[in-house]
Amino acid sequence: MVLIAALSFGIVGVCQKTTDSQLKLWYNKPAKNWNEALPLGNGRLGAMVFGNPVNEHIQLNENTLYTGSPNRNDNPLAKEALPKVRQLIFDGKFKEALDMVNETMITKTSHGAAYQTVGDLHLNFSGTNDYTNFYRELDIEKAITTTTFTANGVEYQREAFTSFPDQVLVVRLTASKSGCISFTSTLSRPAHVSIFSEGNNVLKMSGVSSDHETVKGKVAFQAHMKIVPEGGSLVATDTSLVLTNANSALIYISMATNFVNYNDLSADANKRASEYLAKAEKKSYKQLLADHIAFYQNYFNRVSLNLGATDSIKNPTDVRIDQFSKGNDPALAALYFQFGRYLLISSSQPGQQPANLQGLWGDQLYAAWDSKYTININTEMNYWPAEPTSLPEMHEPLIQMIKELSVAGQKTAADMYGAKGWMAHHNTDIWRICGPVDGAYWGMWPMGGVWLSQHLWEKFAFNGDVDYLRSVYPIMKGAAEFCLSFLTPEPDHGWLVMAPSVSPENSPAHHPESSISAGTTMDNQLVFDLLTKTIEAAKLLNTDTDFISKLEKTIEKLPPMQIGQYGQLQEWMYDWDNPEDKHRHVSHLYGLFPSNQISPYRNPELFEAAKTTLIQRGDPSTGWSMNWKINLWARLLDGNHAYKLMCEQIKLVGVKRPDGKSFQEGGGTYPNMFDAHPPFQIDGNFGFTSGLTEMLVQSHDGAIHILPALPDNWQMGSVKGIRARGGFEIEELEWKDGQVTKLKIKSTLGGNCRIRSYSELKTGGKTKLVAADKENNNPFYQLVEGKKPLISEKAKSSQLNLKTSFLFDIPTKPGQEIVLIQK
Ligand code: FUC
Repeated sequence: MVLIAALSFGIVGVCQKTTDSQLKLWYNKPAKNWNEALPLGNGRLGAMVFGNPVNEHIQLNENTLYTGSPNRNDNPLAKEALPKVRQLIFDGKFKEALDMVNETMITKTSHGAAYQTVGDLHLNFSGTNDYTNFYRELDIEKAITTTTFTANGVEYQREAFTSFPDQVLVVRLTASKSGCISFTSTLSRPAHVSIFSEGNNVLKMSGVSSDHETVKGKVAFQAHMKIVPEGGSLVATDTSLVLTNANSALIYISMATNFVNYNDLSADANKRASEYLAKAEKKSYKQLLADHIAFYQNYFNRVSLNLGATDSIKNPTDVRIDQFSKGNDPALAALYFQFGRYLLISSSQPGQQPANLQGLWGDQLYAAWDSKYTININTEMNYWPAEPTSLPEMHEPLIQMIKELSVAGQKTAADMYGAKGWMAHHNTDIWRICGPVDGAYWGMWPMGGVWLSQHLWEKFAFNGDVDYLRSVYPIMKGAAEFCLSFLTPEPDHGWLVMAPSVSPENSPAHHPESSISAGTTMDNQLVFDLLTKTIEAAKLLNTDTDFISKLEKTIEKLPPMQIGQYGQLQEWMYDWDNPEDKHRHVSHLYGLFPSNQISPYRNPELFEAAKTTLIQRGDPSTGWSMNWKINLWARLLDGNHAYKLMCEQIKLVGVKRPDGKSFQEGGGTYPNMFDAHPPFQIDGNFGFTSGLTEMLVQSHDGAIHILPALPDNWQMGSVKGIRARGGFEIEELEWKDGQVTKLKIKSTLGGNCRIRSYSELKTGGKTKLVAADKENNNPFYQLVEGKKPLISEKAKSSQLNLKTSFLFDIPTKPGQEIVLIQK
């Protein structure tokens, strides 16, 4: 079967070295719109390159350019209303509770700042109108775009990159004949700016971010362009630089704002932009390029993935996206995976802001959802691939944001709810607002800080660095303290519940008009995780004994997960689910992924119920939702269903339908491989990268599970550089006919390495392999038993048909490498 499939799709050969073209997005036409342009970024600057031979357009971003200025958005009426809202919920008056939350808790000031474009660079050429031989690409192995074409017998080439070490956008124009480069260059913005030239070779644009809602815009920004031609003549007008008959040209774009941190706008944007430019100019182009590539590859090259390739690799990327679900293009799945890593390196650098809803790209002044941080799924999803795909440094901006929220959110907890610790609701922004926004239906979710805080522990689970854990422990403790303060007993069972709250953005069949509720399943899972991890951290750090026992007592009183009348995992504390509900959020499955509370080996009934829920929710959805489902199906150990979701995701949207009039809509993938919610949201790209990783290696359930969810389409392949919890690095994993053929693991921390595999393995060296027989004693991947679930009488009894797997234990020393091969 597999062989026949391979032949009919013309497998090019899995063992060949990943060719150059496999890590490129390429096209034979210039971009017609923003979702066809190619993204460059260095964690601070973003650029979208259209690759147009006649009117080149590069749209520009800087990651601190947001509307508004430092502000808070807490609602002071909340404290008095809190007991009344709780009473309404416990009396079953959910609509009244929603109305009261809208009146007394939702912010009356700012619903969050909007991410704003810096503007656009336009290069209008002469002599290139009649071009042929067009090609443009984004090389994600080098983080550089290239456009080439021929016009009037001259071969033109344009390269662009946003330098990581030198902090400028560099564009280089060359031609095969001298004197052939002539263009007029301008900077513009779809809002008020001042533009002026300095000398003959510098153009500057300056402005201030917009006012938004009640908050005055105060982010001052500057964009500087400098052209260094070889030959020809360069002159400036008031608003443009005009280059005539040059042999080649180098263009630098330097951008900066006055942003220092969420409380401070005291920097000098002009000085910063000038300094970046002055520093970059000192280097030759060759040096700038070499330094950029070296910096980038230090991260990117840590992971390689080969799933094989078919003839499809000969097609342009947009054609491949269109055909993905109709054939077999494993190299496109691998490219999509690596594109996610490319985007994370490019949009999340230490010392900068975390990746927002669109990373750091965006051509709008007021984008959908302000392109800020939605922390009831989207921001967390951005960081799912960071640790497993060997990009832990890229996780740092998120950790820094959590630190800042733990300061800002302390006042919100105290002022709004009279609570201890710190908290945030379902959104935050560059000013670290923590109050509830948008409306009670979406915004009355007090769990944003609790979900984000899981990332603090997750980083530790991978690196085992106790000093790091010590530095973030107070933040975990603060989030746990908020939970202890905010939890309240519900009248039916006396369970401790978060109230008021919602199951993100959904309402139950029981009262569809109101999402407001208490003790939703996701909230219970989140509190359980945070309290459990805080206890683990306190024990490891040898501190806070009294606090530990308080947390332990609280965990006892949390509601259990429950299985409802349709065999589903209940989304709410009561059996209110509608089996026809296709809502994009699958919040109660947080316990399956990213958390590890639901396991086929430890609680098969819950595992079965989670599966029933996911089937009921269906496959097609918004981009991020489908990518969450890839992760969930991988955790359900069903590689083919995970792959099915990949086919839903890698579906071309944003292009004209065959009728030529309407556009292909819905969740999927734009020609430039950006995920479509729609519109573009980067969470889907990151969710995909994480999901594919989960299909190959999992490490959340007490063992490193090798190839837990391999689809039939990927029977041969190899991956290098995936990280597992407990400080293990999968240096090499190779498989053939779906069976592991080689596995090389490096233990960075030492300790027991427990492996689960469907293939029988033997050691390739002196390593001792012991069949696992007792609880794993490696402290870095502590398994935490979930609470015993409540199973309704109507629920089916669980008959899991799990594939037989083998469990091995290997004691390791720090730095030791172990090699296993197929038995
Ligand atoms: C949540 C989701 C939406 C969207 C927005 C940015 O509100 O429910 O689908 O992704 O975030």
